[in-house]
Amino acid sequence: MPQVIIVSNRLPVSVKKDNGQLSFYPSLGGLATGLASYIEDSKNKWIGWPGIASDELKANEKQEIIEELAKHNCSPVFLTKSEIGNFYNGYSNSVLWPQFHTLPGQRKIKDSDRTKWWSSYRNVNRQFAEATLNLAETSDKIWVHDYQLTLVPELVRAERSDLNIGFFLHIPFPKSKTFSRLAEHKRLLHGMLGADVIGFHTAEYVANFLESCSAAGLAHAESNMVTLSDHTVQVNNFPMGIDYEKYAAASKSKAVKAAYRKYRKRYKHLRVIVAVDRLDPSKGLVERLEAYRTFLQLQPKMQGKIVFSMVAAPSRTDVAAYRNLAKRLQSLVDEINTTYGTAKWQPVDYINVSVPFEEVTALFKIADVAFIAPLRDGMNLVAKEFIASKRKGGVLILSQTAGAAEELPDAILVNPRKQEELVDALQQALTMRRRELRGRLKRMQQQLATNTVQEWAAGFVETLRKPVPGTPVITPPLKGRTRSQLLKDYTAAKKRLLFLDYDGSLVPLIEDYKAAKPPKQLINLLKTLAADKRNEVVLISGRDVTDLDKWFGSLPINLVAEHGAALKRSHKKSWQTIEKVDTKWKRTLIPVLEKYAALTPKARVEIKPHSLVWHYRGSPSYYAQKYAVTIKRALKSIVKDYGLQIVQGNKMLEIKNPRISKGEAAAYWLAGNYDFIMSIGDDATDEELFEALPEAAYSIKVGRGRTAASSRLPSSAEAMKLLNALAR
Ligand code: GDG
Repeated sequence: MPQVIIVSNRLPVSVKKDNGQLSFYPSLGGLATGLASYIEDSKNKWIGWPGIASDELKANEKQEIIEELAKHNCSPVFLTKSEIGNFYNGYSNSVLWPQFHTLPGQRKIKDSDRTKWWSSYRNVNRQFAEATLNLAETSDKIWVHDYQLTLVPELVRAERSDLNIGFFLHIPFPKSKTFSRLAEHKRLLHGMLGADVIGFHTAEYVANFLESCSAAGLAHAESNMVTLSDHTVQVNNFPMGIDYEKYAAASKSKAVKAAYRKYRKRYKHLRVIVAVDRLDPSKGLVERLEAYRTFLQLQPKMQGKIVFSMVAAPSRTDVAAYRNLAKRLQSLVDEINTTYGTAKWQPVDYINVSVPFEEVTALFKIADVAFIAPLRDGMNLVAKEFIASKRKGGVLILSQTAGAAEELPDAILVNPRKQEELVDALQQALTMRRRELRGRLKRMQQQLATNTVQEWAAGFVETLRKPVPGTPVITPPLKGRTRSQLLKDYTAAKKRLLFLDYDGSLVPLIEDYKAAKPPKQLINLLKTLAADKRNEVVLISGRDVTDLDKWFGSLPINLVAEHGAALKRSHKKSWQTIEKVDTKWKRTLIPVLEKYAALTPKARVEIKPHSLVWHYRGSPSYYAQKYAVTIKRALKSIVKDYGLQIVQGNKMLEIKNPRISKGEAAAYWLAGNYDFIMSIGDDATDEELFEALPEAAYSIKVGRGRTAASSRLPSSAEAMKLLNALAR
């Protein structure tokens, strides 16, 4: 069972196709780098887009991608060319990115484009939410990332409130005034507020977000908490760190040593200023080059003695603003190199390709100064990677508008929009005394070595595990004093009512649903419990009448089938139907479900008198996810017409009459006079029963997840132990 499902636009592995041949390579960017170490644990899963348009892929290629990604615990959401254009390049990168970074007006966007982009953004967010729902098991932790997927938390919560949802924004959250200029700002806030925990890199972004919530009149927001009508959201800063050891130890690797020699030769006798960025308008690349140009002009002595090694890795090349920036940078570099360069010396070494990790690290090692001056940056991991890569010396120039500045006061902090400050900083960095720069470096290294990316991820997930104050409190485990009290009350009681769910509660869930036959010990246990005259045992299950009759029909216990659609009293032969069977809707729906079951390996349709279930436990997640989504969509209007309900459970979709529930069925017994009531259950259908019980009843949830039960047992084995203790 996956523990944490990471959901982000890009997967840590990307796919490309050259000459009809697929190849897989690690994705670039802060998030992929940051969480790579986390996903190595196979119990976690990562959902995302593999970086290639689905229209370019044949069915067998998609299959190859699915299989290759599965090796990395990844599951793809395939996007078409038009979705990439509208959702990704359009709304995400041409509307949200510049607005969140408070960048000056980009080109004017046509209203018709904007409408199209927003609609695609919503649609793709829905696809990600559905992929998540289809992969999520009871009580999983869902961790959604970044501005491309702000609507996912709300969409997931609407279907599954048992899941713990976290959202982390990797980019800055702007001031409320800037944010409210987005026409859709309320929708975006609603989307994010579907989470239980929202994380940002810095306290400033947290404050901006809370202010926006209050300003939009959406929720009551104060001291890191947003209170909504149905849940409370914890909002906090979780500054992201780096894999410190990886950078600190890199110099020992042969590949880094080789790259180091290569650059040492290339930059012989020169002092080196380095910058490594994605080629992005938020990174202040033009401003940095202009400042460097002024520096060369003001410090003629430095000419011929220095090089600015600028790595600008191509990024979002389909967006016009990025293409224009690339042109501008190239011409600025050419201008500087022709104005100041000589036959033997080139002032800027412009590396306009993505370079391998070893080369990046070698550049960090060689550099005297890292010149990191983004206009605005959520965090900026490069600054941290530079510090971690250094041994003895190295000066960091860093924008005060990068999130990382909060943790690195020993950098030379600059306002990236003020050219004089940038120029002065270069001068200060290149002339800093050895003692001073070593002291600064050491302090920064100490800070970064303690707050690593591993700590960051663990810290966020830990917060996600804890219930938010104000929402239902932790359900205590049934042990110690509570357990003794239960046994005592049971012994003392004269009339007892026991509601027992079967699958997942008395026996573990297994892949083959039909084969989950009750073990002998369970049958004997039920017999013993039922033999006690004081006990009324009700086996209350989602199974159909046939299964229950076959397995438990001969026992003197009450049976409730199909989550409450039919019941059979102990000692009675016939079943009593609570809701009349309506076969009309089933005739319409069965062929649809069967069609998709045939397309999905290991999926099958279960036809129950009162409901239909599409089981996909054991199906490859890609197919399960794809067709579960399609089914929900295809059935939407029929389900509405017949007044039915689609319930998304653990690897199954059930279509049923909403009037049928375990809570309703339990009412048949609850009217009686009992002095001990106990109910054991494990999933969403049991929650309706827990809620229907009187205050004094013992309700026991088996397994993890949010619950209305009064206590919890970790497994069906423990539930069996408890019942055995009662039987004794
Ligand atoms: C977003 C936020 C936030 C870059 N070029 C090459 C290369 N890189 C690596 C760096 C670093 C990562 O990519 C870039 O991370 P940043 O944090 O600097 O920036 P964004 O990509 O904009 O990331 C940012 C981050 O998310 C995490 O939350 O810090 O504020 O904008 O690891 O080393 N790596 C290689 N070749 C390159 O050419 N190998």
